Amino acid sequence: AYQPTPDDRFTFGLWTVANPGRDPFGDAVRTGYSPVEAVKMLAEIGAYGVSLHDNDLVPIDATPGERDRIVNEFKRALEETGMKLPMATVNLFTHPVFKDGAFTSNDPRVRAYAIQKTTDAIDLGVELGASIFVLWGGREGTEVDASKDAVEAMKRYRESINYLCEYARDRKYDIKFALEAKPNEPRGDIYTPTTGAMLGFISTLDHPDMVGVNPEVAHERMAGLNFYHAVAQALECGKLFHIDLNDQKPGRFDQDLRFGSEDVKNSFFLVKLLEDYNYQGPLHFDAHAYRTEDLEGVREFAKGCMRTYLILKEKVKRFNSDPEIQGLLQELKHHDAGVPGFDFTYTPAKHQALKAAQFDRDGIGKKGLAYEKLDQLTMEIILGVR
Ligand code: GCO
Ligand code: MN
Ligand code: MN
Ligand code: MN
Repeated sequence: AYQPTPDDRFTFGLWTVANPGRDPFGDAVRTGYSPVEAVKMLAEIGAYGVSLHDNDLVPIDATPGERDRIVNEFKRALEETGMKLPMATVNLFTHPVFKDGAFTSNDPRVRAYAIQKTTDAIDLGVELGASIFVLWGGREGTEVDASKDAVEAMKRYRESINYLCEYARDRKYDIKFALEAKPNEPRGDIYTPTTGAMLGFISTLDHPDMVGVNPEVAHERMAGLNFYHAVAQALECGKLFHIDLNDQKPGRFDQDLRFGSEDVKNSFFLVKLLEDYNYQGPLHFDAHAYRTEDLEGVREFAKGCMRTYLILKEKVKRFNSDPEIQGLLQELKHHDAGVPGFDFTYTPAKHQALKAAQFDRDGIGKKGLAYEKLDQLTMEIILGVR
């Protein structure tokens, strides 16, 4: 049981299992999986596919000939294993040219180079079969607000995303963009820091239908927010194009922990949301194995991410078919039996009905809602005794 298969649509960033465990205080502790090794290992343990940044596969200084050789070798690995590549992205953060931002840089040469690099990365993604292109603005922010007009930065950001949409349309690419928010790190502050902020920004674009979000557990939780709520809002407005699954203690540096290893309860409600509302995109892990691990440990980490998702999925089924829990939920519905002649849409006549309605304010206010019991039953499902 809990053995993943490609039908489960689990994917991993190449950068996750390639991670050598370097951190700001310490050197690499392992040689991570190379792109071809990663594809083979992940196929063996039941993943559906992988995703990549341009430079996870093709070094930034590769010649066109080297690029083609590397891409062809990688394509062969995908074909041999049957692994898919539903998402691609671009690295706009490692090279020093991006030290003060990419699309929002003050320097028009940097902004133009960022667009050039991104359109090349889109070509690469499409060549490998991607239909989602993620944009994470890791360096789009500041430490020194005197240096950059934040209003101007938003305009530059919009101009760039509009350009990319036009490019994809012109090329007739079947690709959509997913914007990933993060509040800080590597910048002191990053623009459009939450999924909600991204949703607001998207509505100002020329082709908002082509652009959605890629929320990440760790990033909302760094900001102290409820990830389940953030994803629900995106899903409800049809903007959940992709998702980065991992885990995180609130208010810390970006930990990118193994999925479900930290906040089991919030992970449970996240899985419930994705399953109950039939999210059909990739279940993508953007997480890292602990720095204590060797390659075998990285493989265990990847298996753990998928296994925990499947365990929580089974818990969701239990929750949804638990008679006592469902009974409590039914009773809650019964409470809002409604108001005669009123249905929450405005017409003058319905508003007359609302005006005439009598509300038992005190009675409603006094009645307990049994949430203690509901939550305890939920916990007992999660804890495995129910
Ligand atoms: C991070 C981000 C990245 C992005 C990746 C894809 O905090 O480092 O989560 O891992 O997801 O760059 O755009
Ligand atoms: Mn992260
Ligand atoms: Mn990260
Ligand atoms: Mn991410």
